[in-house]
Amino acid sequence: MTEPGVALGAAVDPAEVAPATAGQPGRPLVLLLSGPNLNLLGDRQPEVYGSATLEDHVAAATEAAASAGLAVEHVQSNHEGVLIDAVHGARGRCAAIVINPGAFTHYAWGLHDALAAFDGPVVEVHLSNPDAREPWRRTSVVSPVATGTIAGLGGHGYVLAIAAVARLLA
Ligand code: CA2
Repeated sequence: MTEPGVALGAAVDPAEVAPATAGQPGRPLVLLLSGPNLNLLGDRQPEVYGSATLEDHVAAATEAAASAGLAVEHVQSNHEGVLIDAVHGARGRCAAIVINPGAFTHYAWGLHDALAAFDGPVVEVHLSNPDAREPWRRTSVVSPVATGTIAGLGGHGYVLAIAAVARLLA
């Protein structure tokens, strides 16, 4: 955990994450979710995912959100159940969700169902363009429950996703 409301790592109970709105009254909260292996960004495969770290992307999203009058709470996990719990914890508390589900994109129906039960906008983000890669990456079980998807634009996708959320909430 790097600061209250910004959680990196597996064993994160969203209920124990300090509200990111603390000290930011009135700012709608955006839950930023990162799926498996995204904690390794910047370390390997920079030709596919770029050289920025996950913390860099969270910082860019947080800065873009602040400019738009929003606050960001970040949870990364390598475990589907932790992400599902985070989505449940967002219900009635967060205005929107931005999610890079990692490889869960392609098969995690439990995550799909949890997102379907969330009432606000859901924006799916991918650093790479999964449609231009291996055939198994061309299926997303998240897209059917996402308001929209941003893919293939690298880290800029996180900033665009926050801009989209700000527009959707306006
Ligand atoms: O392009 C994306 O953002 C993905 O969601 C990234 C996932 C991949 O499974 C999706 O198909 C597309 C993988 C994230 C893992 O990233 C790594 C970074 C460094 C080293 C190893 C994996």
